[in-house]
Amino acid sequence: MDRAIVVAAAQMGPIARSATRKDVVLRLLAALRQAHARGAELVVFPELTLTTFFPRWHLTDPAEIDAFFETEMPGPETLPLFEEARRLGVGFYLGYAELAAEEGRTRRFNTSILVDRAGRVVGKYRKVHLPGYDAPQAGRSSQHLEKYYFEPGNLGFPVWRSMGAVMGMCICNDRRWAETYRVMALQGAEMILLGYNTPDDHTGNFDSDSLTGFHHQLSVQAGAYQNSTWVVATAKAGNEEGSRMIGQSMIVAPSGQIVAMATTTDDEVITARCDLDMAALYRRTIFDFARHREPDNYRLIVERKGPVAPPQEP
Ligand code: CDT
Repeated sequence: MDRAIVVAAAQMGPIARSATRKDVVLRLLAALRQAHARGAELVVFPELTLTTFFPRWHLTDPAEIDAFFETEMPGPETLPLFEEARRLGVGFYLGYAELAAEEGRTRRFNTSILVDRAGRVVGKYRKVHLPGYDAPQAGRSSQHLEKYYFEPGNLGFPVWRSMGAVMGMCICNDRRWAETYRVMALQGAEMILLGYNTPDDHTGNFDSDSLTGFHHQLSVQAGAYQNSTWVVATAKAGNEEGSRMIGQSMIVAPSGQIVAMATTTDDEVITARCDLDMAALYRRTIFDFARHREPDNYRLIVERKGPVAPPQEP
């Protein structure tokens, strides 16, 4: 039996602060139709797809902040995307800012959902690794305030059996952390869906910022290879409100090879036919976890948060 799935990464060019949900959804619909015309059965949209990447600003007006968040999914403005996806029989991943009423209080998460080909939400993930700060940093023209706007995800890294594959999700900065992929691989993930917004000035140091594209590719390729999984990574790209977002959306095989990559920093759909049995090949051989992993030697990974080096030499 053929276990292949044609996936698309639907990269989005810049989304202006003034763009309405309706404007954005029209662009998503165009990408969805293009992906479907090219045979895609699953489309991955970026992190915080529906708005500009607002954590670059320190906003204090609660009404202004709330306007970037969704209180329901689908809501009236996003419903057309769900309806068209169901009509075309295409599943999708969508990242958005989620405002939830939970445990008797308002909570804010950086969230993604997995929607199957019948338009049903089959999975929800809330970003675990929030980069940046919880307060504005002096001397920076552009902030990164995800810790101010969101709390860390409280759902772990679940996986779902959907559309013929075992799928997991993560969001942007999560892709730089080895634990993200490993937790999903230990649940049999064959394909990891990932949306991101990565500006090319995020470290504030020219030497490391000039390597932003390289570090993106390095992280995703290593994650895919070391965990025998496909990764579909989709960017928000281009000059968004003065912030240069790198793009480089890509589809990476369990071999670590890039099989498709965006060549622009605008709205662009890339596709690839992903053989899920390729994940099984690596999982049966070099990365046969059950045979080769030695978890007793890895305890520090869950017991310790930051590094503790040995005392100074006498
Ligand atoms: N959105 C997001 O997580 N972006 C980060 C870059 C900024 S770190 C201050 C990333 O890891 O790509």
